Amino acid sequence: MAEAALKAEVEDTQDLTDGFSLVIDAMKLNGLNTIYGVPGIPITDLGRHAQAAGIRVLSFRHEQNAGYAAAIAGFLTKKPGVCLTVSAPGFLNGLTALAHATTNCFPMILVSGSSEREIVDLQQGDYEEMDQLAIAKPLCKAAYRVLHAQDIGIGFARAIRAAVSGRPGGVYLDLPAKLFAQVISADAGAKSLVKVIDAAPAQIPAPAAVKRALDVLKAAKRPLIILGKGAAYAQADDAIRALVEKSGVPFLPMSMAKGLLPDTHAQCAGAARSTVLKDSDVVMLVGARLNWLLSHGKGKAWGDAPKKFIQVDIEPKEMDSNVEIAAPVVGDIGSCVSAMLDAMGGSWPAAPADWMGAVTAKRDENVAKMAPRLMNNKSPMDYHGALGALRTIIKERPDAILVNEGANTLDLARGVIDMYKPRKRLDVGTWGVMGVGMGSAIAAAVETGHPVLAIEGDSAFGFSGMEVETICRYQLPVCVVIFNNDGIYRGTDQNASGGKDPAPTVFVKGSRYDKMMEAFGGTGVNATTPDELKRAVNAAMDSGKPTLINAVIDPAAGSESGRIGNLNPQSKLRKK
Ligand SMILES: Cc1ncc(C[n+]2csc(CCOP(=O)(O)OP(=O)(O)O)c2C)c(N)n1
Ligand SMILES: [Mg+2]
Repeated sequence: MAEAALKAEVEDTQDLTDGFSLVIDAMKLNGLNTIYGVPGIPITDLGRHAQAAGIRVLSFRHEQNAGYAAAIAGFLTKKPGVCLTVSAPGFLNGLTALAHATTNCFPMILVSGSSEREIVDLQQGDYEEMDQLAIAKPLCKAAYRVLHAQDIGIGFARAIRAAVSGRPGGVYLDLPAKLFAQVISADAGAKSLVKVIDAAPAQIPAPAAVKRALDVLKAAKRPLIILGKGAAYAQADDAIRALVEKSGVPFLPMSMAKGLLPDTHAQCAGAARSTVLKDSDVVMLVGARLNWLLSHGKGKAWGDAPKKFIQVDIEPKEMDSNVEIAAPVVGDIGSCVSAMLDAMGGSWPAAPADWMGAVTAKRDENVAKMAPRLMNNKSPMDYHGALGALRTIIKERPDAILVNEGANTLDLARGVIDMYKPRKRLDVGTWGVMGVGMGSAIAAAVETGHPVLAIEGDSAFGFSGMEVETICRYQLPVCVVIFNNDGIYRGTDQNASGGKDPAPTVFVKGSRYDKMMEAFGGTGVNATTPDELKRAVNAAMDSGKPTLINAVIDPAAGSESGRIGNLNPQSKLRKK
């Protein structure tokens, strides 16, 4: 091109903007400063330009892991985590995480490039053809498509608001390839951007509902408070602690609410779970749902004594989902808890002493029973020996973030490892899904800057294991400990046919996962005793260097499905 013509074109385009820039501008305007994704047509340049514009772009090895990272970023920050994928297969890979975010009430936006509408709608076989919007819709809270560059601003605004307002969840945003290349005047572009004001407005509970709830709580003889991950998400930590302490009632934290108040708190009933579920007469749920994780609020786990439930939740439809709720309190957790605190006034009666005494006695008895098991120094390790070592590490480093998945590795770690601060425990959530490990670890390190300890079953780790390269590439302070028991639940199953194939639950024996980390320049350690494990984890946490420790666990130590073996269907024709 002649120099004069080139100059004219540059001057011309100075007054223009395009779809790529508007997406980036819309994100930055709304404080969305991180993208978790995988590049490819049509979003490769979007990632490059976003990075150039100061957005942190973390490139993963598989979209599902990027999606899980975005989901947990949403949980940690109360801003939607953004996952960026290519069309059809990339979109589908991200979709599991979007559905997971929605189920867990984490705000997340899955932004996927898509193919040409005209061709997709006529089903003429475009490159990566798929009607992504239609497929996403039933799996998320809201789904939108933007066809014109001047609508990018409003599209992001709608996505952000849908993700974080009310009960948070996953949102799908469909951006067809042609959109990115559309050019409009820079002035019109700037005017089209929307800054979302008060994206998650407070939802104040009705005073009558608050009074009803407190009346029920006050009349209780054996009250219990259950804190769910909604309470952790709310970031109303001081108010929640004040409410629990003022009430004097024992509290039970759900898995990801551990640490909202320390597990070592005098009122914590975590180690007396079955007793408090059975024997309580009034249960106040705060950001916790009566789903399978709480046995739907009925049946054997809840005992025979009649119970009254108080439920604090932002979602009115949650009330009476499984059992009658005597006192629904609908609003955002922060507003509800503050309103209750105010209404309790200065002279709230102490919780009945005989009940507190019974709960404390049971808890102390269970803690004492477990203590010697956590001190054992067996080699190969059993779960308790290995977890005893890791429990001390979290006690000494309460700011570290614990990521946890597996079956036995999950259930036993949840029980053994005390948490001391809010939102430090990230795990498999509502679905008990395997595969969230490395995505969660990466997002936790990126969003908080704190060191991360990921305790992973060897099977669980396999779902996202390739992301150790991502951890090394971005030099993240993540220490992965693999509880290597040669398989799913146990490494000892036999093939009942007598054939050569191993049993379906069994992996290669004596695997060395630590070598995977070494392949990418991280530190790999093989640990066969609790002492070795403790030394290696402490070194990793001190150095902040990506580390993977292969913790050799007795293959016979685990049990079927960890603590939820009862959920396996049992046919009387096939007794084990
Ligand atoms: C996506 C997904 N696929 C499969 C499962 C079924 N599942 C539950 S736990 C588990 C793995 C348990 O083995 P491991 O992680 O090694 O823990 P261990 O009990 O051996 O300590 C699997 C495959 C699941 N929960 N999620
Ligand atoms: Mg295992």
